[in-house]
Amino acid sequence: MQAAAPAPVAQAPDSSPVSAHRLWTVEEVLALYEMPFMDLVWRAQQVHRQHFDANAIQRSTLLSVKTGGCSEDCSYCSQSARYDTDVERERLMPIEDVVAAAKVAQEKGASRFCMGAAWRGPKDNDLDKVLEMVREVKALGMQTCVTLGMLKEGQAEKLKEAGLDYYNHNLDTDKEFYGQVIRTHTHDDRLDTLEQVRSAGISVCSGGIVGMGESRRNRAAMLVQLANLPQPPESVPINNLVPIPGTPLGELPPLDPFEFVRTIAAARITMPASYVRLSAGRQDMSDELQALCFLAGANSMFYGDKLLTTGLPDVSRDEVLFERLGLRAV
Ligand code: SAM
Ligand code: DTB
Ligand code: SF4
Repeated sequence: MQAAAPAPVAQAPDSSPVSAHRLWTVEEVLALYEMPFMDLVWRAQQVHRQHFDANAIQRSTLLSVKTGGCSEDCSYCSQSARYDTDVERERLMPIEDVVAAAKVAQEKGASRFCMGAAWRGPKDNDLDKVLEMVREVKALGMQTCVTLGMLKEGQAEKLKEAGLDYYNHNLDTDKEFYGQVIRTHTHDDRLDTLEQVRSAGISVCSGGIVGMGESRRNRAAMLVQLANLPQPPESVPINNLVPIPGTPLGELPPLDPFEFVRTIAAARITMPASYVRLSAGRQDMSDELQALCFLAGANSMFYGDKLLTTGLPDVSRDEVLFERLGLRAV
């Protein structure tokens, strides 16, 4: 029998072996998805335990610091000005209110505070206010994250100087399917922002959404696009579509929950050292389904009163779930 060819690895520009990582093909990731469910979860759990404490979960709290009225046409989003949803347009929040919310999140046990804005990207004068928010939240001793849309030259460096730890910008879906969801900016625009974040020395948080009518191949391809980045994201949010009435995707039927768990497992296996975040859609999941996601390698979640405009399970329900499963927050 012929020995299998060694898996290709990505090399840093200086060919430093430290940052070399395995590259994946769509066929290989599809093969993961097609494994018997128990085998897939078992493999994901083994990979998980090689890199992480399997009983520890990182918790981030989100705050929408600028809600609604967004110029973009993302078909899933409650905040696009193009769709008639229940979300009202608001101005950028005052800095004191943001800091007060961060203190509450810290008291409730979140280690990271993530501030989101419904922008195509930040204007320079808005960015200045966000920089102040980052400085003040960082001064509380929390990790900081922002998600502000696409960045222009120089903006990532300013965020880094202000003390930003993570920038969230999702690929959202496979390059092939992307045009069916978003037309006002491209998949390549998103990759460009991720590159700017990475070169400024900020940790990358990037994942996607499933349940938007994409195929399993599209889901596998999205994971390949994330895993094969020159350096995989440190944090990979996997969102289950929250259907928002009034948006083009507002009436879609839910994805099979086992397909969601398979996506978590495939993310864990393809990005072994990344935090895989159980993100949007958690409010509608049973405790048992969430436990299955943790078993499949999810080790991070959003925690608090709400996501950006939609709900989360109550903090008290999450605390009980952690207690019942013997999970620890990190
Ligand atoms: N405007 C910025 C941007 O688009 O990058 C930041 C905020 S945006 C709301 C952040 C991410 O939330 C989106 O990229 C998408 O992955 C996720 N998201 C938004 N609405 C969602 C929904 N209804 N269901 C699931 N995920 C959603
Ligand atoms: C991410 O991947 N999911 C979060 C965060 N990054 C910014 C946002 C989910 C939003 C869900 C819909 C809403 O609450 O508006
Ligand atoms: Fe705007 Fe972000 Fe919503 Fe797209 S996902 S419409 S860019 S807020």
